[in-house]
Amino acid sequence: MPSSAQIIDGKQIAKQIRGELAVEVVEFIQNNSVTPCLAAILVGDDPASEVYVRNKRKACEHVGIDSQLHRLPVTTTQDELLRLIARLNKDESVHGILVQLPLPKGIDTDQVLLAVAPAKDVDAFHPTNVGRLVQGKPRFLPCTPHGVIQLLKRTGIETSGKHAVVVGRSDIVGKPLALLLAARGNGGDATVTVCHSRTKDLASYTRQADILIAAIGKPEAITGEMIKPGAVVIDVGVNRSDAGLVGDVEFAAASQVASYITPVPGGVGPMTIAMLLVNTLTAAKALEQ
Ligand code: BQF
Repeated sequence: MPSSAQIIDGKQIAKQIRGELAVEVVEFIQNNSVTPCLAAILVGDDPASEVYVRNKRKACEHVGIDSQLHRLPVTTTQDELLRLIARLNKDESVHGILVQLPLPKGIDTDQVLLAVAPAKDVDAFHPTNVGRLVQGKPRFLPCTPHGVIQLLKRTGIETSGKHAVVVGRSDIVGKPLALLLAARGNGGDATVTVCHSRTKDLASYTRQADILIAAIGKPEAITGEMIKPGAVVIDVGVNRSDAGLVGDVEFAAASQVASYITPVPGGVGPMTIAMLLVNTLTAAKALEQ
């Protein structure tokens, strides 16, 4: 019975959020005589990272947030990177700091993320901000998980009492997203199962999902027969192939089974960027009060 899922247009929803943010940014500037500013640090010349940083800076420009790009060569030492972060931590004109990941080999990512002032940590990767999230008192929500929650909310998809299955347990997506879906309140209150690379009989879990989140990092790992008819499928995968971006979900087959599905590109990716802008404005508000 080929039916067709409704496609959740992340690009459109992200655009709507940027519109709302642009108004708030104007208000912020009028009230504080300061423009919110995001500092991006890009180490090395990974082509994907270049694209991501460009996406982020272009989005800043769209909503009236200033951005700085600090480009460092692949040969940069840990100390040099830490010195730049220390300088940006002290710089009162900078409200948000993001270190584009992955960092080149030889750099200790944990130590770098620990160096970012928690008040400027718009990716919410600092252990202090991770701890606050776990304790239910977040300062910033991590961008991709928050983007997924916003997609669900703004599409009118109820999460309360639903079975959400998160496939993937990364620190950046799977782990925090499972927390948010299980959290008390609007956009949460789901019953959450986390699956990963050691899960036995993955399909037996995914087939029980009312809301299936694919955050595996393997192209088209979730096939049509792994999805319960009528499920909501959120594809967080951003896999680069010769044909362009490919998700973690086999889209054509999945869209015959699901009720709602996000495309790649144009699903979760643009929402990640929009949530970075939200966090930068939040940081600016807190720092300028
Ligand atoms: C889209 C990222 C893996 C590892 C490090 C829009 C982005 C991607 C896709 C983007 C990502 C993925 C980012 C689309 C930032 C999301 O239209 O589908 C935007 O720029 N992203 C990153 O900074 O680091 C990553 C994925």
